[in-house]
Amino acid sequence: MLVPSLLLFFASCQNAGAPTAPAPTAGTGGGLASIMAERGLSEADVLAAAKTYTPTGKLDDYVIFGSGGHGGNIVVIGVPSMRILKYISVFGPEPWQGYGYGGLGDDVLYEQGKQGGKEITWGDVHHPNLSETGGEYDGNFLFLNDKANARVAVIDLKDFMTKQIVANPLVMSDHGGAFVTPNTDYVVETSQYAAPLGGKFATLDKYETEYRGAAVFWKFDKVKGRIDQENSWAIELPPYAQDLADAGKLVSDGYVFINSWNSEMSAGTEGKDKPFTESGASQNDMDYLHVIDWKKAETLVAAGKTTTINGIRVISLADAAAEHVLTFVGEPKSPHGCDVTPDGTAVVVGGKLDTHATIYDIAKMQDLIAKGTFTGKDKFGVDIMDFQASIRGQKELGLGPLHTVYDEKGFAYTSVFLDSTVVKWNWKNLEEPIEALGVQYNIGHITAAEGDTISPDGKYVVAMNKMSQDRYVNVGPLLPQSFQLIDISGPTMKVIYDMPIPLGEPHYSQMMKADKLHTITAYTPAGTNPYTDTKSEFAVASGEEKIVRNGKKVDVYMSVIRSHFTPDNIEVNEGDEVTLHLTSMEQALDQTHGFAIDMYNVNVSMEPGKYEEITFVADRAGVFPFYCTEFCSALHLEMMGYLLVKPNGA
Ligand code: K7E
Ligand code: CUA
Repeated sequence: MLVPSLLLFFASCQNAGAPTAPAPTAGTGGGLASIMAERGLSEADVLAAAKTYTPTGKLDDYVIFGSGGHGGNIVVIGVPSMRILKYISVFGPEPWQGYGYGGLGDDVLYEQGKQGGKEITWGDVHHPNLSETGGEYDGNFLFLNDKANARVAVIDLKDFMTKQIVANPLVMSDHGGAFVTPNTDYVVETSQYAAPLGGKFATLDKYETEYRGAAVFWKFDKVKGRIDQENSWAIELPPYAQDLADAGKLVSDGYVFINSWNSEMSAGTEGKDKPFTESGASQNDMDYLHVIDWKKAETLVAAGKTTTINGIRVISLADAAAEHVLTFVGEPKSPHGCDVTPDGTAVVVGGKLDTHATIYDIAKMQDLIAKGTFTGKDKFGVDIMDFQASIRGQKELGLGPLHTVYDEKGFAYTSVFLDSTVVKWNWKNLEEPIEALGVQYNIGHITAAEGDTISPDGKYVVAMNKMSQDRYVNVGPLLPQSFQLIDISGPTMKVIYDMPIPLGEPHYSQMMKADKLHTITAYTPAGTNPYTDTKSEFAVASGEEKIVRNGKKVDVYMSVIRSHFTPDNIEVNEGDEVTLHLTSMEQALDQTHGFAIDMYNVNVSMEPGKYEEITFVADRAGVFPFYCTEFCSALHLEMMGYLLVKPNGA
């Protein structure tokens, strides 16, 4: 009801000759006309405010799950308000969620997250992808890739917690991930910078013979909510810098498409007289769109036509080429973006150094493959389809088209990096003129409401801009990135909100209808371990709290409830191994406690009903207060106790 009343108000303001109409009262406490005059707001500004302002108590319609870039996390944002709802820590420690400070999450972050035995505490996250059922977001899980360390994470949307990190044992860098197939049978992760598979060594003059890429198909167990590494497999790929990937859907279910950008196999200067990769990899007019028939690949895996590298089954490049698991078609000039249309009939690829988006017709390519009609082979024996015979057409969009998303009316929205525009175009009728909207500035990805499903919603797209000079108060030379919410419901696109993203560089995000979430409010029954979804055998009932000593091992079974810990004082000896088993007895909404031990780098979050477990060696003698880190009640400060570590020989 806000919009009509504002418009009425606005109309009367105009009649009154706004913005110079006399203000009923001075300052921002005055009427709309005076506020507009004072703040220099236009009618468009006020309309944008009305479209995005979300009054107290009202909820957003959509939720964005945005990549936090090198923050290694997920930013959860409500749309249209663009309010940040949560950060989900994934590849880096975060104290509020008690992730990486002594609790159960340490196993995910520090153990599962190890690469080659090395502990890694950050990630460069690019592409969050929601789980799908029948090509629609189902609100169950979120997957995320770490480009820097070739890892994939599983986030459970029941409680917005990272439940699993899988370290890719084959490649040293990924990018095309974490993309799901339409029923989340697989989470796809593809390499970016080629290297010898399995972490081996080879000098750069062996780039062509020893360096490789790979596409890993992580099998997802929907019941357990975990990637099943045993039943996962991979396809060896040429060292062509695979980039973005997308899974086919509906008529093209069973395919995965990957763009790539280094058919030159440039490996930089190689320490010699060669060009930097920037120009070395930009020599050819065409790179290769990879067309992968993953259902056929599954049959090769089932037939045992694989070799095992570092514990994962790999279809060799030679077999993939011979069996047409992998075929190629040319793609012009430093391709980026790879986005299958909602009906699954086409895939759109941009070009960083091109002005066109290319629309590949999947049925045409299937036909060429079935008939064995190819124009040649690449150096690795992969058959190449004719470019003109594979495409539906090309559309001129501006300088540097990257990524494309879709609405419900048959329009595509492409981010155009060098021009700093969002370009709306009709992907079914390439004759129709484009509409370009300026964004600030250098847009990378773009996301749309329900945009990667078989039935996008339209309404909103968000431009994810890399640069934000002149948009926000200067906070020093490291500027935030900028999300711009764009209203696409009318005949022309309009920017209606600017939102700074001040933590890491976002790449992709997905936007889902908020009512698809089925998030819990408490762990039930009390004492539930969030990593097993069952009540812990070490959970304690009220009245049964205890401290059990066994030699130098001390187990503390502690209950947590407003506003005390039981037991509240714990005495151990220097050098003891202490395990705290914490059970939150709460079930009420938002009744969260925290548990921190001073000087011991311990902090966990105790959401209602949660079981936590902290194990540490009491290697520093002294008196250490522990306390609740959430302001949970009037007597929150009193929710504390002491860890007394008796010095040796005392
Ligand atoms: Cu930033 Cu998807 Cu990694 Cu394009 S990628 S912008
Ligand atoms: Cu419990 Cu503060």
